[in-house]
Amino acid sequence: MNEDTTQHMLQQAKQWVYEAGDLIKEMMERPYEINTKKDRKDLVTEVDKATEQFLLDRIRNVYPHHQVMGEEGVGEKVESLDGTVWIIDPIDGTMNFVHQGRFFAISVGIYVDGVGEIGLIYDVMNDDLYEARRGGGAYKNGKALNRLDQTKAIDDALVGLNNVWATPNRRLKEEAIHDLVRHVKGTRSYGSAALEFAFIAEGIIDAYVTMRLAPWDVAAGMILVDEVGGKTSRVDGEPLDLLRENTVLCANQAIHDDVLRYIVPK
Ligand code: 2AM
Ligand code: CA
Ligand code: CA
Ligand code: CA
Repeated sequence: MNEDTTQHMLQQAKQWVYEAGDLIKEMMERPYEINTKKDRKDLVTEVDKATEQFLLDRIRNVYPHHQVMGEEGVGEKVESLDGTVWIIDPIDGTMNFVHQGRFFAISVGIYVDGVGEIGLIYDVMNDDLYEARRGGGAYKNGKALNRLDQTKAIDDALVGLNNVWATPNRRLKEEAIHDLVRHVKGTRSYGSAALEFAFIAEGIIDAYVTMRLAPWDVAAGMILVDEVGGKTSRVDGEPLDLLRENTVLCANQAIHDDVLRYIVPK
């Protein structure tokens, strides 16, 4: 895709993401419907659905030939990454959205023939927009993010983990993760995968490990993190498959392999 087309798509996508943020803020002012999906912890609201629909309508209108993959499934089922594919999470961190009214993000990744070209993560309540264009660097609110510190050591690292590590895990040796927790400087749990990626790109945390993420959780974040010298893989070190769920280790390249050594299969 040529430079001008990407630039134009980026500007367009940014505008839509800001508008989608306004829609979310507006809808939060009134009561909204909350439902569960798989289980009582898996929430979806009418705001998630309306926001995905809002983005889908705009993309369809301007780019009728692009595919759109979204968490709430208002688009078509995407079975191949051929052509241009928008991978969207309208609200990443729905639990935070419902319980806290903050710490959630809109995530939009644009892939062309499987290659990540544009990543946008918008922290709606903080009004922080993270953006990246492949080969063009990563930015927060228009200001370039620095490349990650390649002298970072694992004992000086902050690592994003979620609560599954506090309970028995059928796939991984808990003792190994306990070792990791002892070894790093600290752990954090933000409740939004997209924001964990954005924080790695910003250099305010250094790694994020989780056992199951969908394509829309990671599509934008991977591009952002790539642009500043971070690395994303599955916990077996292999590349992610953006057509299915994956285990994920995203980290500053300097410590990626060091963290990987603590994630030991049972
Ligand atoms: P969501 O809010 O869009 O559902 C919470 O730790 C993070 O994991 C959020 O980014 C959340 O995205 C995601 N998440 C929650 N439940 C999930 C599930 N069942 N499968 C994959 N990702 C999930
Ligand atoms: Ca969800
Ligand atoms: Ca999500
Ligand atoms: Ca979501």
